[in-house]
Amino acid sequence: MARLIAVSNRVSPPGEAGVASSGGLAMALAAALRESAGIWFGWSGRTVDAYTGQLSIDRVGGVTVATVDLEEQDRQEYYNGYANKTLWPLFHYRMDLAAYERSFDAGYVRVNERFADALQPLVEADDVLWVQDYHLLPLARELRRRGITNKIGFFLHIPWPARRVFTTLPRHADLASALLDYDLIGFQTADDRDAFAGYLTQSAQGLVTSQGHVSAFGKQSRIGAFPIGIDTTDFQRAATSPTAVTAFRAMRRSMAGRKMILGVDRLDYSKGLEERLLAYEQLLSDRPDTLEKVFLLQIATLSRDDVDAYQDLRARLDAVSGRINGAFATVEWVPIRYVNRSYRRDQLAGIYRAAQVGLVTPLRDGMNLVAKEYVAAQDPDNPGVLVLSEFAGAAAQMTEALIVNPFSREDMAEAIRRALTMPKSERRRRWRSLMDGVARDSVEMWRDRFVAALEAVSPADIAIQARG
Ligand code: ADQ
Repeated sequence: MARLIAVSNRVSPPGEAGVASSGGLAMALAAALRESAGIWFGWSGRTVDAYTGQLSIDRVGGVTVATVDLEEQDRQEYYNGYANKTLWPLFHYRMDLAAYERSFDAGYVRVNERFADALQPLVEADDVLWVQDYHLLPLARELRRRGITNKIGFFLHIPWPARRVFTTLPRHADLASALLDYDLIGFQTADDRDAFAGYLTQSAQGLVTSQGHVSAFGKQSRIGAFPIGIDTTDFQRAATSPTAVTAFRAMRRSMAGRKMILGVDRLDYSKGLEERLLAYEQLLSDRPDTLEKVFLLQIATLSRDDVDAYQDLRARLDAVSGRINGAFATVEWVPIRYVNRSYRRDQLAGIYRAAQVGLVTPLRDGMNLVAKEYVAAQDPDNPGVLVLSEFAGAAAQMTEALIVNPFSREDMAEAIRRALTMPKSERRRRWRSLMDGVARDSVEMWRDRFVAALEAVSPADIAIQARG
């Protein structure tokens, strides 16, 4: 296997302590790199007064990492700006929140150029490069301009939007064209892949074959669906570790015989948190028998707190959870426990295991690893029930969950009620099928499938097949 260079905006391989706070992408990438003796390149997360391009090389958690510092202007225009105020909302179908500013555009291109300049000296002849996510859509173009001819793959962790949504982006063709400088473009689901293919054929006079060969903008590439998974064995082990058992017992004690409905998310408008609270309120109103018998624990870790839309959401969630608690609470019972802190992975696994219902109801989500973690953490003899949004990428694989439309309060309230009352035999049957999928489609499988597909790409092959 060729040496792998992974590239992502932030480089945060979980060290021993860091495991606890790592997000989906960090966990997945670290697992992918651990065995490959590769390098992980990206932004250090630090800013300096004037950009130098100086590389820092370290070893963290068994992975060699190479990072560069950026300027404060880069953070504002590239990271908070184009990535998180333009692309993130747009790709999650929130055109109302997407900001288009020229300075964001310029900052995004500038940082991708800086990344290419800093990365270039690290690249050796046979290396295979694997670039992650929406911060770096044009990185291959910049590397090609600098003479890099290595195989370069790209994986998009978030959804690819429908054509009519994507085309609201000013200069969308330039961005899509830059993607075709990758040899392989990976998406979470067949839907995302097909949305990109639809854009190429309907808006860019491109050609797409049933084998995933694409040609457009005078270039050829390959597309595919590579659903990401979790480090399943490791997570199952975490769920029965002493820390998890302690967290599980403490949780069960505090539940005092009540059933727990659990949500665990970054505090992000794509996760459908407000809609979830309102659906839970609907359940309490429609089903008085649930009063004092259940509660919702919503863990919502603060995220991108310097972007206005996130501050607005946080204020709304504070208000809605406070209002529902005010309306329904008794001296002995609080219907919503709303928590903004983050937990160690093993603690989280214990909390997942204590919950009778896992509520994963994003309005849009590339995959959603919480759904998979919840399943992996369950007790096989007495598992909880996963309630999953049809708009999470995970829904395409996790068909034995109770699939809901997160835009319908009635639908969600009904699914929660069904989950709370589901007989054990049905819970076990559904869980078994979900668990088989989570075990099979692990993060190792994701890495192996992507890297194998990337290594199998041959430029001549692409050119011939795209014409056919
Ligand atoms: P995210 O949007 O971050 O990831 P997700 O897939 O749910 O979403 O991953 C979240 C991760 O953070 C999980 O591993 C979870 O355990 C952890 N986490 C969340 N809240 C936590 C808390 N309070 N304490 C500790 N840990 C917490 C993006 C895309 C997703 C895609 C992933 C991976 O938006 O759609 O699934 O990348 O590709």
